[in-house]
Amino acid sequence: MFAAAEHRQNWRETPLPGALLLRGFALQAEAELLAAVEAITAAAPLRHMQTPGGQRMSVALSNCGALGWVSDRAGYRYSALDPDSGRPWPALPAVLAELAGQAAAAAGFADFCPDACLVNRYVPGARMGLHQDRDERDLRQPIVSISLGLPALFLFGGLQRSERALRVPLGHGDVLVWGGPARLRYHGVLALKEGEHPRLGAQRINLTLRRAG
Ligand code: MD3
Ligand code: FE
Repeated sequence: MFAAAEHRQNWRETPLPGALLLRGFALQAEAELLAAVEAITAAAPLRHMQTPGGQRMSVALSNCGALGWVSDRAGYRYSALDPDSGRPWPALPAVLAELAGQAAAAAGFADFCPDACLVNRYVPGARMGLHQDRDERDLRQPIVSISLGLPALFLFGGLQRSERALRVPLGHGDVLVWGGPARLRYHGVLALKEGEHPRLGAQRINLTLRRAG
């Protein structure tokens, strides 16, 4: 389906049991992915949600797919409707489902069928504190993340928040699959450094594909 990635070699790394890092895997579909992000954020604009504690998140967020992740004073949850518009989230583009399915299969998860995709936008200084992703119904299902734009340092912690975190650099086109023993690890992203990406400018976009419902 996709043209071969010319500019970067695919490289498999296993940072920790249950995690698979496919360097440059998304570059094969770069143009389609960037167009998909444009279309999603035109229909459901990126916004800074509030944490249940009332803080504004530094990462701006949108969603596509049948379910979208939302946060407000009432808590975190998946919702079929965009709270800003009252409408369903934009549909999950086929290129995203396909790429995520291929990455999940490479990590040993057959038939990964995502119904939710979070779109996170980081500008310089934006960060994501250590957290677990546990709002999905079936935690045996993996999460696939696609990084685009400026590079970031990803923090990969343990099953307790206090455990020392591994730092993994993530760049444009890198795809990560998290499942099995890695699925409930604490993770986060250090504050994004200033920079200019040739395709995306001064930002990093991260897409996380999930089976939420
Ligand atoms: C490890 N996003 O949206 S993606 C998130 O770069 C989130 O925007 C980060 O954490 C970002 O929830 C990291 C990589 C990721 C996603 C989910 C995981 C790593 C994970 C779930 C379990 C363990
Ligand atoms: Fe997360």
